[in-house]
Amino acid sequence: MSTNLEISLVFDEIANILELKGESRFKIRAYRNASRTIEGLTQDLVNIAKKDGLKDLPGIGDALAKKIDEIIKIGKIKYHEELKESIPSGLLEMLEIQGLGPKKTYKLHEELGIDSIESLEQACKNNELQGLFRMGKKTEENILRGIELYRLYQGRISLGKALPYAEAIVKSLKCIKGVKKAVFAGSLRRMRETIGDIDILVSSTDSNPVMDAFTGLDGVSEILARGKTKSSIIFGDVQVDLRVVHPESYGAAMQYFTGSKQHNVRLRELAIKKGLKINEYGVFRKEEKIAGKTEEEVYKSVGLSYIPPELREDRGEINAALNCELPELVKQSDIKGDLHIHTDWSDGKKSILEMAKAAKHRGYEYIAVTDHTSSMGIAGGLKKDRLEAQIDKIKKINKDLDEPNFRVLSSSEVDIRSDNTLDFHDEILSKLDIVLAAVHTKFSQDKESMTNRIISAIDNPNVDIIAHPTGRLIGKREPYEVDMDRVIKAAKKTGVVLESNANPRRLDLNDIHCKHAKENGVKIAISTDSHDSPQMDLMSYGVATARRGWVEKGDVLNSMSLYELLDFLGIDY
Ligand code: DGT
Ligand code: CA
Ligand code: CA
Repeated sequence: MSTNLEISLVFDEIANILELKGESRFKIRAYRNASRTIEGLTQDLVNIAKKDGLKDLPGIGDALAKKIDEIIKIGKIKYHEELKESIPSGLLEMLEIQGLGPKKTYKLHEELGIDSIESLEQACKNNELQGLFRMGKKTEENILRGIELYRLYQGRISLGKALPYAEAIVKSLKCIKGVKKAVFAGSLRRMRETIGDIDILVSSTDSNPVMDAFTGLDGVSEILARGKTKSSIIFGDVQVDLRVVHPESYGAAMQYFTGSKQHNVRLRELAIKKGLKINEYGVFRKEEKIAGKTEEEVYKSVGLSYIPPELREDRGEINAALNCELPELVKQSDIKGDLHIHTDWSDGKKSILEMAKAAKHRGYEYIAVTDHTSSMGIAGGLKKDRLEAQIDKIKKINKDLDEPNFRVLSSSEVDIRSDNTLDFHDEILSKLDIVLAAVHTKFSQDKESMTNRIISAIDNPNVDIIAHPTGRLIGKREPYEVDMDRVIKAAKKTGVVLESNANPRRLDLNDIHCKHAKENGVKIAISTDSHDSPQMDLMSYGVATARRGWVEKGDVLNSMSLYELLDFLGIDY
C-alpha cells in the first residue's frame, strides 16, 4: 500500500520525465496537477479508491484513476517504470541543480551526451556549453555554482520533505500492539531547516514487533541495521533511525535523542555541577534514578523549566531557563491571518474569493492579496490598471462576504528593481491596504548595492513589509549578498516589518535572522506566499522557524486581530 505522498511523488516524477523528453504540455500538466491534488488531500487516497471516488477528484480522469489503482494494488505504475528506463537516471538528478530546467537538461543530453552531474561538471569546466543555445561563460559558472551548492546540501533533506515522511512512519508504528508512544526526535523535532536523518522514538516493553514493522514498512529500500533496541533503514532516499525504549526511560530518551548534541553537552555539565548524572535512561544521583519518565521531569531535576525543542541549539537557552527568562514562544494558534497570498490574477491557482474562503475556514481574520507586479515577467503580473481593478474587486468581495471579523486586504508584492525604484508609483501604492516589496531579479548585485536597494524600499513610506528578505532557496540558491544588520536597523527606524516566509523551500528570514530582528525590536510577518489554498498549511513551518528564533506572539504582525492590524496600518473601519 502506498501513501498519498509517495503516489504524488511518482506522478511528479512522471511529469518531470515527460518534460525532459519534450512531450506535450497538456500531458505534463495533467500529471503535475494530479500530483498536487493528491499531495493536498486530507483523506487517504486508498480509502477514496475503495469508495470508487477517484474520478470525482479534480483533474483525475479515467486514465489517471487507473494508474492510481495500479500503484495502490501493486505498489508501482508500469508506465512510470518504462519512462524511467527510457532516460539515463542521472538526468533526473540534474534537475535538482538550480538553473537547469528540463528542456536545457535534455538538450545537453542530446547535443553533448551529458547524462549525470559529473559529466555536466566536466563539460562546464571544459567550456563545452558555450555557443550552445545562447549559453555562455556565465551559464557555465552558474551551473558549477549550482552543483557545488547541491553537493553541500546532499545528504541533508529539507524539513518540508522529512516531516511528512516522519509523520507517516510514526502513524504506522502507533498502530502496533504494545506501543505506548511513537514520536520523532532529533533535528526534525527541533524543526531545523534541513535534516540529516530522521530519528524516531517508540516507547514499548516489547521491541520485536516494532522492529518487524519498522523494517517491513512500505517504502524501505534498504535495512542498514536491525537490533533489539535500535534499527536503521533507508526510507525513500533518507535514513531513518529507530530506538525502542522502556516507558520508564521515555522522557530521558526523548530529551537525549532530540538534541542538539551541544545542548545535551551543556545540560550534562549543569547536572554534573549538581552532583547528578544524565543519560538516555534517566537522571541519577549516585545509583538512584530520580527522573526519566517525562522530559519535564528531566529538566526540572537539574533546576530548569521545560525548554521547547526549537530552542535546544545551545544559543543561550539553558541560562535563560536557569534565570526563568525563556521566551513565551509564538504558537500556530496565535496566527490570525496570512499576509502573502497569490491568486489567479497573477500566477496563483485560485480566485480571490476561494483563497478568502480557505483562510476563513482556517479561522483566520484576514488575508492580504499580494499578486506580482508586471516588470518581472511573471505570468499575469499586474499593471496599474489591473491592480486598480483588483482593488475594486476586493472591495466588492468584502461587501458581499459581509463578515465583520474577516477582511481581504488589497496589496501587492511590488518588485524592488535593480535601480532601487519600485514597480509602482506612490500614487497607486498609497491606495493599497498593505504593501509588500521584494527582490526578484538581478540577484548578483554586490552587497552594498543590494543592501541599498532593499533599504530604499524600506524607506518608502508606502512599504509595510519586505518579503523573503534574503532571497534564498534552500539547497538551490544561496541568499543574495545583503547586510542584514543594516536592513534590520533601517526597518527598525521606519517601522517596516520583515517577512519570515513559511514555505519550507525558503524559510526566509531564517531562525537566526528572526532572532536578530526580534532583539532589535523589528516585527515579523509569518506568511506562506501561497499560490494555492492547500499551501496555507505551510504556516506551521514559518511558526517553527520563528520559534527557533525565540520569537514571541507580540513580535508577530499577523498575530494581531483584524482590528489591531487595521489600527496598525492606519486603515479606517
Ligand atoms: P541531523 O540528523 O544531522 O539533522 O541532526 P540530529 O540532531 O538529529 O543528530 P543525530 O541524528 O546524529 O542524533 C540525534 C540526537 O541524538 C542528537 O540531536 C543528540 C543525540 N546524540 C547523538 N549523538 C550524541 C552524542 O555523542 N552526545 C550527545 N550528548 N548526544 C548525542
Ligand atoms: Ca537526525
Ligand atoms: Ca540519527
